Amino acid sequence: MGQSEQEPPPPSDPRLPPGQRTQRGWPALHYGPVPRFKPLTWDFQVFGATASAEKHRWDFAGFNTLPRATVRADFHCVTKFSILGSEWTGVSASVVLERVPPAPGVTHVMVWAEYGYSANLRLADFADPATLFATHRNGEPLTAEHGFPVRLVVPHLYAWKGPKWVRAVEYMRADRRGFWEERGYHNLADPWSEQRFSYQEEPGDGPLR
Ligand SMILES: Nc1nc2c(c(=O)[nH]1)N[C@H]1C(S)=C(S)[C@@H](COP(=O)(O)O)O[C@H]1N2
Ligand SMILES: [Mo]
Repeated sequence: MGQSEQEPPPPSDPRLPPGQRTQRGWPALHYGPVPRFKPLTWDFQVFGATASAEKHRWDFAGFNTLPRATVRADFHCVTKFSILGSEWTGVSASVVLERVPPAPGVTHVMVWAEYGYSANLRLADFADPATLFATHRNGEPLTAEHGFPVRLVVPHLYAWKGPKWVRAVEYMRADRRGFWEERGYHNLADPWSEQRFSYQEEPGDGPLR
């Protein structure tokens, strides 16, 4: 058989952004130790520029009464692995925005996790209907290493924009870099345009550093 009669390579999965490959299983990736969940002191705060100018706080029982949603989504780590087609269940970011409205002029949010991990998002990315504070993946509660009791999932951005062990959302009237965004990752993190590193930023993509 000549070269030309060989099977063509399989087309790559259209769900894979450029430079990504699929990964079986689910590796856990984070900076620092896995925090221990303390149900009595755990809370989920919304602070900063709220419409009421008050900080809002749900305890664990209160957070668990919020309406829930399920989203099927892919997960893209900037280190080039992707996990396709997970089913995430939890509380939509839009529910948080509805229950604790931001003040006029809020343009960005910072999502805060245990130990000071943070990720900044444009308000529109946070308000995306698929952005979810996930408590479950594929019907199972998150394990400690994957963010129990709650992590953010922002399916249309690289996964570092989704803090595990979330504790707070800060409403902001200006953009500010989060944990990895201060350490050389791209402020916007769109995997489809491979916004991996801050040196790729165009004017206007992020605050001056
Ligand atoms: N709190 C916290 N959340 C985090 C991180 C972290 O270091 N700390 N790493 C992020 C990165 S870079 C990725 S790829 C995903 C990995 O999620 P996983 O461990 O559930 O696969 O978590 C994100 N959320
Ligand atoms: Mo990552």
